[in-house]
Amino acid sequence: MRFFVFLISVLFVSSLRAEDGSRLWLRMEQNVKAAEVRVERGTKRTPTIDIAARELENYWKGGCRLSLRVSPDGAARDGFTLRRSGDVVEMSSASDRGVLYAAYTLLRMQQVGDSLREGQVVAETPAYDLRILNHWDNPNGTVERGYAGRSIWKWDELPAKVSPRYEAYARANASVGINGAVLNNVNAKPGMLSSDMLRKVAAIADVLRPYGIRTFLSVNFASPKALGGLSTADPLDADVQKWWADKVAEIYKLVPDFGGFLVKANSEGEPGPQDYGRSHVDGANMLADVLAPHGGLVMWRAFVYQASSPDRACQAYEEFMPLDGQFKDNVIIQVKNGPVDFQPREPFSPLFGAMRHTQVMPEFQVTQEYLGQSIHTVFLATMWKDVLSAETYQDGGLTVGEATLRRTTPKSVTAMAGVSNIGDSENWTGSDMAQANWYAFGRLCWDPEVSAARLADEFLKQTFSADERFVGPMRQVLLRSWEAAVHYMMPYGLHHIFAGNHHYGPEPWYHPGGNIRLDWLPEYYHRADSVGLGFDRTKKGSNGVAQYHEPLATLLGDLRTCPEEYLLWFHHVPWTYVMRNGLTLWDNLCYTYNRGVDEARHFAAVWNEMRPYVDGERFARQKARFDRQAKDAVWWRDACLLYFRQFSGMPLPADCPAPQHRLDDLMKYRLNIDNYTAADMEKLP
Ligand code: BDP
Repeated sequence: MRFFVFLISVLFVSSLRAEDGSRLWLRMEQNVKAAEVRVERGTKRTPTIDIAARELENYWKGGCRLSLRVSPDGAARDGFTLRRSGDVVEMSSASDRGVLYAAYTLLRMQQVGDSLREGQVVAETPAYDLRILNHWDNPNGTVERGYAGRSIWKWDELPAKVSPRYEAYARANASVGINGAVLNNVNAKPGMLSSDMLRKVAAIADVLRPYGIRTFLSVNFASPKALGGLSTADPLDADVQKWWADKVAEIYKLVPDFGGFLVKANSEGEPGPQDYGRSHVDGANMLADVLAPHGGLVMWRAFVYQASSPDRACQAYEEFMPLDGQFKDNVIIQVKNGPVDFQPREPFSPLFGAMRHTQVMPEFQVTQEYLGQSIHTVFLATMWKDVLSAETYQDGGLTVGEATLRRTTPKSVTAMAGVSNIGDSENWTGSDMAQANWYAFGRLCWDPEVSAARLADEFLKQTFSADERFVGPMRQVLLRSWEAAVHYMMPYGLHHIFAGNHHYGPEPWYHPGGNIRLDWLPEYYHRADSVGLGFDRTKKGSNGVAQYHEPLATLLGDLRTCPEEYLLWFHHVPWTYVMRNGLTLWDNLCYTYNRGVDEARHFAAVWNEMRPYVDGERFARQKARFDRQAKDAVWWRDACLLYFRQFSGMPLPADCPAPQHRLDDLMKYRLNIDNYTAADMEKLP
């Protein structure tokens, strides 16, 4: 979506006071006279403590003196205690990282207007041990599913030149509690592990370290062959094992606190142990063994689906459940939140809670591949909380959050990953509003209990304005934005009816012909026919429901008890089926798409009223986006309703507005994302 950023900056250079968005939510004014900060005796002045002290000196305006202390009796696991006694605020932790988090917490409280009263104690410990961003950045500077410019990692310049942006990135992450970063794409190039690249990685790791962030890499499973020149990458081959052991030793020499590997194996054409007749266990445990002596982790992804599988949504569970309990302690299975692929709304993956002898971590997508990219405002905290609080019915009713916070062994690490939405654009995320998702991801890893409303408030106040006339209406916009997008894109459990390849607009008809995999076509998912709509995952269909624990399996498998937001995910539903509100499926689809359109228009209208509270530059950039989002909602509505009407044969309800587009025109339309010019945008439906 680089073209949008380009276009919008050309069209809307504002005359009002400019803000480029680069300061994110860290828009504190620097003190003229430094605040009084004391590092207590016995506390070592590490680079991390220095950062904490400097941030407070520069930005703390509370009047109190600040006392920083690291001591063994302080809170463990990155936790901290903030205590105000008289005119002193004591900040303590068992680690310097904890003190740094205390500093950012105190500054956040100041910025959002929460005061620390006399005698008040704030004690926090993060929920997940590892709170990690996954960058899908390639060594050539492109970003897979990135909509905010090119990669922030400037591999060509490194290690000689270290961009100041790396430190700004580390600081932003630390301010929301993020403590890990996978620097490169899960579709990993073998060359990423070359000695040359590793020296560049080390230069980045050096910048991230004082901010409490550990560096990780995605690895290509065939590296011993593709990079090391061996004849195989078979995980049981002694030479292969030695190659990995040597490579890992080389990495730890350069990056002593290296975090470990993220692996996408035997998925979407990537190599893996199955190429040699070995299993995920063989592959993951081999890497785990070479990393273990150094304290490294393996995050092994469960995102697998073969072209031959009758139901893509079932495969991860089928492949991984039999392996439960066989993985080493330092392996974590990284599972996307839903069983398919970051769709606008998916039920949770049935692996959560079910794998009880293996550590499992959720993977969320912060970058909005399937949710309007860097144009639509979709605040994802609501979605992530919906997933984390979903009941798995496993082990007496654990939620997804609880299941992933459970330690399978005393040594296990708990973790949550988010696919980053960061690029080298001035404001980091392309859309200024999308910064909210980076913010909320970090905060939710730290504390999944904090409400989405609270996160929206914190973000809006710090990033834009604390004026309640701004925060009030915009909080509502953010909180409603995810459901709105589901309404105008894929209500009732519809999924993957995107345009092929770029995933921005609707193409429920997409079919390029030729030998394309069926599970890469929308019709595989929506199954529209003269009878109805939706994927039958009941006993009569793929029986995907059986992967859920009872009584959930029965509940989902029965049309009458299946939550309506997942109706078409689990059932092929007749067009005339009468839903709980007494209307047919077809009428409900029509009304819901229209509701989505109304909501998107409402967001644009609310934003228009926000001009007095927002600087000109960001106001204009966001206005163009909200306006486009409202138009895109119409595009989605018309494309889906006109296309599905061919199957339902039913008219739009009389009180539904007439479509603004013709199906023929929409079907002819091709959005060429790679070759975009500003003029093309005018031609968007
Ligand atoms: C899909 C993306 C693809 C990623 C893949 C993954 O379209 O670009 O490589 O997920 O997660 O959502 O591996």
